[in-house]
Amino acid sequence: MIRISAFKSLDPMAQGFTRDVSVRWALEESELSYETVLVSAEERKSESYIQKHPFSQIPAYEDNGINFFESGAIVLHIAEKSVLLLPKESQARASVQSWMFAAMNTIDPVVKNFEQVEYFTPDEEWARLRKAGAIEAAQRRLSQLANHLQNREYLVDQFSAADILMTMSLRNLGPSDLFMMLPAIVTYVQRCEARPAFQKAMAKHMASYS
Ligand SMILES: N[C@@H](CCC(=O)N[C@@H](CS)C(=O)NCC(=O)O)C(=O)O
Repeated sequence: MIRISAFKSLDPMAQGFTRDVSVRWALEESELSYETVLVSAEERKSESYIQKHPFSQIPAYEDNGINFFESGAIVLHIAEKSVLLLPKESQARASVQSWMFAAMNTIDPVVKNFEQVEYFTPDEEWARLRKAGAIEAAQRRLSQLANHLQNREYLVDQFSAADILMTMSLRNLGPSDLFMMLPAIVTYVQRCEARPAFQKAMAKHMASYS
């Protein structure tokens, strides 16, 4: 049985945006059943949880006694179970893997920096000083991504694990001007979010907090 960890309680602002959703989405796309283990802040600090996740974070993942942490590694592991999320053909597979890392290592850092100055600590002096630079860096990378997505439905020919990681990062841009000014990215995120597997993943995630 596959088990994933998720927060026992979660601030309404963060609901729908935590990384267990990426894992749930990959599992739903692959039609794999799983159990969710809801963990409190205290439980995350316990020795037994730290053995599963050295940083006490969400999500931890267990598949028949094999443990993973880091949502990117988990999504890759799920993708390797079928051709649905990771094609077998060499170039397509290489492209999906490259885009998976691009989502987490090239796009997500600029999204995170933007989120920090725009949403989390907008009134801090340092954030006001950092804001223009953070927006410029995000704009540069997101424009390059928008160019790639022009006339494409997904990052690679078919929907893949890379689209899960990329969409989960891009959703954090929220209703910002930065996001709205790049229609190729807006329609891409909407297309990915419209997938039944995303809807199911989100419904299961939200059910924990209703
Ligand atoms: N790089 C990690 C990040 C995991 C992460 O940031 N988890 C957040 C929830 S989405 C968390 O557990 N935050 C609480 C904490 O860091 O203590 C991944 O992709 O799995």
